[in-house]
Amino acid sequence: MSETNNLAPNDLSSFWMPFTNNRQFKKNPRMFVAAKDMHFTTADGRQVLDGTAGLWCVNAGHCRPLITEAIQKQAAELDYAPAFQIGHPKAFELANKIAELAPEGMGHVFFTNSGSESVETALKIALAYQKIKGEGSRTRLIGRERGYHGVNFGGISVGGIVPNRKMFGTLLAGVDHMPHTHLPEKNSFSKGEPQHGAYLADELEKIVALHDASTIAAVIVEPVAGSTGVLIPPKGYLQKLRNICDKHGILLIFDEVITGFGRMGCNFAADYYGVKPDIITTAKGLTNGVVPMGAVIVRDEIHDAFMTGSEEVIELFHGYTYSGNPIAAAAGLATLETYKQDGLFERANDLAPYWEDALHSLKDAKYVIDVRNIGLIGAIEIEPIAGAPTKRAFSAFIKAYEKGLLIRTTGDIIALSPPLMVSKSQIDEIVDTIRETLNEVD
Ligand code: PXG
Repeated sequence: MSETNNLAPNDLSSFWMPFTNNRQFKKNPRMFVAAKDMHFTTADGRQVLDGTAGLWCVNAGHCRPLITEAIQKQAAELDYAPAFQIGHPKAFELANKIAELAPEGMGHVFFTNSGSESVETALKIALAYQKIKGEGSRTRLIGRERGYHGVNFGGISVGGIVPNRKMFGTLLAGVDHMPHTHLPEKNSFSKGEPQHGAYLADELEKIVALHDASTIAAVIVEPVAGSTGVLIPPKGYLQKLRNICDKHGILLIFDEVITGFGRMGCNFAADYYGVKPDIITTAKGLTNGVVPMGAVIVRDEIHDAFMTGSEEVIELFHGYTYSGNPIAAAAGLATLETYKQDGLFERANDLAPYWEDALHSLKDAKYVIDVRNIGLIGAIEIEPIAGAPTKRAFSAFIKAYEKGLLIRTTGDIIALSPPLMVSKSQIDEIVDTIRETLNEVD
C-alpha cells in the first residue's frame, strides 16, 4: 500500500476498466485524485477543468459540502437497511421530492442503482402494466437507432449503438427500432432545436403498421440522445411520438438519465419540450454522481394499476438489494437541496444562450463540421481522418486533457456538459482550449 493516496497505484493490471482501451491506458495512465467545484486534480498535481460533469452526472459541481456532510452523517447513523419489506425514512422523503420535481401526475418512484437498471426497470414495468390491463399481447419494445439505454440486456436491445450490441448474441426478442434523427445535410450548425425532421416520428406509424399496435408495449427514447454524440430532436418530433403512442395505446418512456435534473435548464426534458411521457428513467444527476442511484418515475395510473388485488401479494416482482439505499438517499436529498439553494437549474437556463453563442463561435475552427447545443449540452463534430474514424477526436481528448480540460469524445464528436455551476469565463476557457486543441491535432 502506498502511504499517500495521491500516488498512482504501481500495478494497474487487475482492474479491467469499463469502456476503456485498457492496454493503451495502462501504458500511460490518467489519474484523478481529488476534485473541487469545477476542477479535478491529477495525480501529478495539475488542475483539469471539468467540461463534462464527470460522465454527465456531477451537475452541482464536485465535493459540494451539503452532499459530503449528508453522506458522512448517514454512514455513521444508518449505513444500510433491508430494501424489501422494510423501509427507512429518507427513501420515502427522496421519492416525494422527486415526485414534486416530476411532471404533474407522475407521483411514483422506483429506486435503482444506475441508469442501466432504471431502463430495465422501466421496460419491465411497461410490460407488466400492459399485462395487468389485460393487454398481454403487447410484448414488443421499440427503441431507436443510435439510442443509448445503458448496457444491460434490455437496454442494449432497445439501444442502437452497434458496438454495444453486436458481440452479445441475440438480445431481447421482439424489439424494433425507429431511425435516428440526425440530418446533417439539413440541420448542421442548428442552434438549439433543428428545424427539419419531425416527419421522422412517422416512422413509428410504419412500425405499428408492420407489427400491429396490439403487439407493442412501449417506445423508449432519449429526449436528447447523449451518448451517441448529442442528437437534438427536431422541432415537433417528440410531440408527434407522443401523439402516435396515444393513438395506439403504446407507453412512451423518456430516458432522462442525462437530461434530468437541470441539464436542460429545468427539471426534466419533458418540461423543456412540454411533452409528458408515461415513465421517466433517471440516475446520474439524482445524486450528483456521488453515490450510485437511479430512479424510475411512473405515471400515477400505471402505478395504481398494480395496486389492486390481494394486499398480501407483492405487486411487482422486481427490486434491488440497494433500492433506496440510505447513503444514496441521503446523497440524493442533499443533491436536490444543493440544486435548490444554488438555483442551479435556473442558472443553467440563464447560461444557455451564452453557452450556445460560445460553442457556435467554433464554427470556423479547424476540422469542425457541425456544432449542436441545447440547455447546457453541446457537441462539436469534427471531420474524421480518412480511414481512421475516431482517431482525431481521441487525440483531441488527450491533448485537451494535457491542456487542463476534460472533454468526452464519441466517434468523431466532442460532447460537452459542464457542471451547472460553470461560469462564463470557464465557458470561454472550454471553447478556447478546444480551438487550440483542434489546431494542434493531426
Ligand atoms: N440511459 C442513458 C440515456 C444514458 O446516457 C444510461 C442509460 C446508463 O446509465 P449507467 O448509470 O448504467 O451508466 C446512460 C449512461 C458518455 C457516457 O460519455 C454516457 C453514459 C454513461 C457513460 C458515458 O456519453 N450514459
